[in-house]
Amino acid sequence: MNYSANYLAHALRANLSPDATFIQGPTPLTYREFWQGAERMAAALNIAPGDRVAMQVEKSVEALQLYLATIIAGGILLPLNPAYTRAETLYFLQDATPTVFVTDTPDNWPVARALPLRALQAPYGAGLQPVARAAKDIAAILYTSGTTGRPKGTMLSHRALASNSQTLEDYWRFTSDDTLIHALPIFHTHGLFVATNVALMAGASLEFLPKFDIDSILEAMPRATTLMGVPTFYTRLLKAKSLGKAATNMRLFISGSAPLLASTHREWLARTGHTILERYGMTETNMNTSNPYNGERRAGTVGFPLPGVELRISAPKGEIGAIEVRGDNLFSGYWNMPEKTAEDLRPDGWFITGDLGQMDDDGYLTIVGRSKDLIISGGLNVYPKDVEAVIDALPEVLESAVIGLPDDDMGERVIAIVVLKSPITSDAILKTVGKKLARYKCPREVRFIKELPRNTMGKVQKNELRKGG
Ligand code: MCA
Ligand code: AMP
Repeated sequence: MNYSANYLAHALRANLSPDATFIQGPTPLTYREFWQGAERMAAALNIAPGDRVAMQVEKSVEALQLYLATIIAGGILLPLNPAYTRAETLYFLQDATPTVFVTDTPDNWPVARALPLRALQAPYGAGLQPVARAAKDIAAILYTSGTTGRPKGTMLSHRALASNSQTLEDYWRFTSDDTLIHALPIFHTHGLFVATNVALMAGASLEFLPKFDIDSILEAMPRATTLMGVPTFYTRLLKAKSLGKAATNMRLFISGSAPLLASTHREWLARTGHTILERYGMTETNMNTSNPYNGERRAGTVGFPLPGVELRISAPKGEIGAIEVRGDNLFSGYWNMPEKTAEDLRPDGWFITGDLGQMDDDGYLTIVGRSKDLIISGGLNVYPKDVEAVIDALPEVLESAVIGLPDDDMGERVIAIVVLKSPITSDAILKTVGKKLARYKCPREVRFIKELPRNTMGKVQKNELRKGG
């Protein structure tokens, strides 16, 4: 097969060694087998360039092949969290209008073709010659919610994904000698692009685990060199007595998607002798900054702007301001939402992240907060507005405010503060939310209050609500 005209797939195959192992384990897969499977799946997809392929399936090697099959076929991948409810999923399908929806429950969806993943797994066949795609063509759409309005489809180009993986491979020194423990979900940037693309591009191997599980990770460590995780991975692993011994031969531990506590960073060093490398990214930007590979990995900071990424803060040096970034790593706009794109992406290419940061004298960036109203629970984003809308729709509820409170395990946990018009129990409220929204968005607790604190402009003072703890 000739991959040279397909920008992203070609880039991901830069260090390809066909007989090398891509997937380690009891049923190993070589790079050749992996890519050939993807080529056959690309043929089975039977799509035209630019068509969207929605994927809402449990994590598997075949799901990774579907990602690459879509790229080979010139399509646009739309990965969806299997935890989404039917109502949530319907919105994404109606907005992105995929030609194919790959799902474990293929009935009654408003799409041309809904089918299970196994329907695309032809064991034999010629495979599809990779379709030509240029750097600017869109490779994936990942939805992010927002503080106002409907969820937005972030369009990521072949260039954005390829350039960011290339940068990370170099910056974190990934080579074909590496084995990465992959325990992240594959419907977000972290597990799908950062982890998978970097490993593919470097020609590395994966210890591909279905999900995060302390014992499986500890068991895999002696056969691995690197781990990528959200902070919850690290706080949970610290609970294991055998951590220090298991981590002996590891080369690198990387954390991102949510703030890593400086105390976790220090405890990890004390227990394993390794300094966690923290980095900072977003769906819209891929990875922006990283602590250095060589040199001090400073606890509580997200390091320096990556090569090729410009970063500025809207405040004098050393003070807290809004973070903006620019570079090839950025998205190409929100799907079918030019006005939303214009709100966040300036005409000269600077993207307003919604994060607040501060740079120290040595150039290390610290994320000090967010101007956007967002809770990050276990690395998953929960937009309070989405949860408030469901609670406020209950006839018994006058209004609500959803906040994040510190949580030892998940970093933050979702709490709903509710003002009632008439009696309803917190269980009844939670049951309704559970029907409409994915489980991870559901409040862990409902608290009732007589009235929400507001400022003179009438805006709810969430800081006041958080103060109570
Ligand atoms: C699962 N549950 C959660 C979460 N995950 N609740 C709150 N927050 C969560 N993150 C709920 C389930 O619905 C279930 O609820 C209960 O917790 C146990 O479910 P289980 O599946 O056993 O949970 P777990 O396996 O322990 O999962 C926790 C986890 C996982 C390992 C932290 O959420 C995870 O892998 N998070 C990583 C997310 C990620 O990849 N983020 C990257 C986004 P119940 O029992 O009540 O039914 S990309 C990104 O952010 C940017 C670009 C970046 O910089 O990387
Ligand atoms: P999302 O685009 O939904 O994946 O979420 C991206 C957001 O996660 C960023 O805007 C940050 O607020 C947050 N984030 C990612 N990495 C870090 C980190 N290392 N420290 C603090 N916040 C982070």
